[in-house]
Order: sequence, then C-alpha cells, then structure tokens
Amino acid sequence: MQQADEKMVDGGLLGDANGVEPAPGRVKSSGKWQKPRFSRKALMKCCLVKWIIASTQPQDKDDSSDSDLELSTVRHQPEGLDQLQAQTKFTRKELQSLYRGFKNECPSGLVDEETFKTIYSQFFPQGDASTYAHFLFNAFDLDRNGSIRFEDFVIGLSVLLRGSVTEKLNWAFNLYDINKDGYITKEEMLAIMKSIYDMMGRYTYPCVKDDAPSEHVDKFFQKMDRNRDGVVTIEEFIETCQKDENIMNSMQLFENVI
Ligand SMILES: [Ca+2]
Ligand SMILES: [Ca+2]
Ligand SMILES: [Ca+2]
Repeated sequence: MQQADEKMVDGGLLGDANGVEPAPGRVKSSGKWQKPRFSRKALMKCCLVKWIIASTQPQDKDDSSDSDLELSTVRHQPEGLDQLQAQTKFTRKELQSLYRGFKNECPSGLVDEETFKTIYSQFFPQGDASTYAHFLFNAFDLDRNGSIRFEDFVIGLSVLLRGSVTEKLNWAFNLYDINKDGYITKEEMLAIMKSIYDMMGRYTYPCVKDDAPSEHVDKFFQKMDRNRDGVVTIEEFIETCQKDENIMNSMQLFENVI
C-alpha cells in the first residue's frame, strides 16, 4: 500500500516540476533512490539547493551507483524527520534528498561560513561573493555560534522558497539587519546591496553603474523609513514592501541570490 502511495506523490512532484509528463517508456522502479525533484522551478534558482543537488546527482547512470545511493539514503536519515516535515514546507522525500546532499557536503552535519563562501564564489565566479556569503550565513545562523545545523538550514530554505510573503520579508529583514538589533540602518542596507553587486560582478550584471547600490538604497530607505527617524523597523519594512510594487520587484533581485 505504501509503495503505491509513494508512487502517486512522486508522479505529482514530477508533473509539477517540469510541467510535462514523464517520457513514455521510462518506467521508474519504486523504492529506488531517485534524483531529487522539487515541485517549483524557483527552487532550482537557489544556489544552496543547487549546491546540494549537485552533490547528490550520480556521476553516471549505471545501476551500481544507483544502489550505492540507495544504501546511503537508508543510512542517512535526518533525525526528527516528522518534526522537520511539520516545521517546513518540504515533503518527506525532499527532506531526505536535501539531507543526503547536506551530509555529503558536510559530513560533520554542520555548515560553516567558509562553506557558504565557497558555494557562492562557485556560483558567482565573476565577482566577489565573500561579503554577501558572510551576511547570508549570519542570517541562517540564528544562534550565532558560527555553524548551521541541517534543521536550521532547511527551515531557512523553506521560508525562502516556500514561505508566505510575510515570512520571506521577515527573513529578509533579518538578513538586512546586520547587527540583529531589530532596526535596519541606511548603512546596513547599503552594505547588503553593495555585497550583492560585488558578487554579481560589475561587468556581467546588466544596467549596473558604479553608483547603483547607493542610489538604490537612498530610494529604498526614503520609502521605508516612514516616520523619518533614521531606522527601519520590521513593521515599516513589511508595510512598505507589501504596498510598493517596485520594492517587491527589487526583492526579486534578492531572491535570485539566495
Ligand atoms: Ca548556529
Ligand atoms: Ca541593525
Ligand atoms: Ca523609522
């Protein structure tokens, strides 16, 4: 019975991911480990997900490597899978796939800042990703002890990829609030923006001028700091973002660099 259920879930995910039916003739054998599939294209834009998926993809398609993978899937079950399923918007299978990749890349079960820097410099080789990776790492490392556990990692990913607009904005606020004091200053916003532009690289990202980050920030900050006290609170941030389409569009830029 369970096998049948799993097959149904599987088919649903596949259809959603590609918008097409699986090629006829490619019959899946149930119970076999499959390449991770995610139900939304947006997920695939996420560097952290790409990083993990790259490590779980078999180098070739021969059957022996498949059974190796199957074995290691069984070996590496995340602890508290039920709880994680409740805490995130990932399916059980997605969580298992993410966990497999995570354990492959980080056998210790923890990600450190250096790893984030390596990931982002790989995806953005034309720029300098180190500052952005530092800020992003701090946004995931909620207890600020210098490492990210799998649980924190997937809970963060779940918000970023499948959270509601408000959840995403809360997360973005936490990223922008570099010193985590509950306020975004103009300097913090500028530092984040600059780190994104630095990572993108001046010559490869279209329409980027030298003064683009500070122009961006001036505009943003004016709109967001509604009571003109020099700092942006979470309330100001969420209210402004939700009301202003331009800012929402600019948040897309941000979403492309997670
Ligand atoms: Ca931590
Ligand atoms: Ca702050
Ligand atoms: Ca204010």
